[in-house]
Amino acid sequence: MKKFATLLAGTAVSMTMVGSAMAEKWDMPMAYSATNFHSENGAKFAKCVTDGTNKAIEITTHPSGSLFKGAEIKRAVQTGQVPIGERLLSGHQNENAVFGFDSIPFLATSFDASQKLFKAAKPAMDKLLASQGMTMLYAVPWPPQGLYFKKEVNSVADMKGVKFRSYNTATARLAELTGMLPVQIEAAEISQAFATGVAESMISSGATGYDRKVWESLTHFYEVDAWLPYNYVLVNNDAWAKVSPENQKIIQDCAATAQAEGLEASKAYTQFTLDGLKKGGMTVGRAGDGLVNELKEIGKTMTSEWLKASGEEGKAIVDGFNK
Ligand code: PCA
Repeated sequence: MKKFATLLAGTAVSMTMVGSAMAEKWDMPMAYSATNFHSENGAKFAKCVTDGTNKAIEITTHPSGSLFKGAEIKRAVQTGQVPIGERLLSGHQNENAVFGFDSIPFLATSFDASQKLFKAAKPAMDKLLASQGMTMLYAVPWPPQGLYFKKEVNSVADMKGVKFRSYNTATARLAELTGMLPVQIEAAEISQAFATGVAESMISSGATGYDRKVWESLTHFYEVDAWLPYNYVLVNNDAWAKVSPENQKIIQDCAATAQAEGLEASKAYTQFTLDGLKKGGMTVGRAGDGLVNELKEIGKTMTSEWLKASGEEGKAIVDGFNK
């Protein structure tokens, strides 16, 4: 009897050990506010993985740049400081122009076109990320990008000298080409930047203006649908290799769901947040033809600059998109 009890106790111990050796806790940094649709979608994805793997992989999201700021997230995943994270990859186009394929003004201006562009760019993105030891699990576009100001703007001349919040190289270049003064600021910090006058305009989605309640400082949102940049959820390849094939499959299925639901949420959030900006007191509407035509000219300049910087790979993306 005593022998049997010892045997039982031994079994219980080794089972717990197996259980704890298999249970992985994954912290997932995210840059945008908890109530933003990307963050809410990420939280659903985390729950899907945690439940689906029976807590073998338990993902906890950390929105609002609380664990790592947006600009630090890619490096944190790449160096294995965290196994997984979400990032606006165009923020790294200064490192490699290919990352900026989704921020070329007026190349893909609708959800359908941006999905087509994303598909054309996916192989190049996968290759680039693999060379950095990471894999893309899913990607979700932001709503179309429009211009925010604290005055009426009808032409590029009206933008001269305005302090402009940028979020990547393309937005900073847009500022230069329109005579504005770019300053790069994370979305999590823009309310403060607008309130203190560090910045007085930006290009972004209705979603980000709504999330950050920019009507407290800004007055006009001009819909120009310049592009739709993507947020990506990236996993570190060493962390990924430790996941069992069954759990990899579960994570991939959760990612596919998150990609599809995130796209729908982005579409739904577009009008909802434009209405929200109006309710906040902002003037919201399409930019005038004169302004749009001037911006399109700037878009042509930026397209050729991007094609030069991204070389063969960039050309293949644009050709694939135009096919
Ligand atoms: N919001 C993010 C990126 C694009 C967008 O719509 C931001 O402004 O930081």
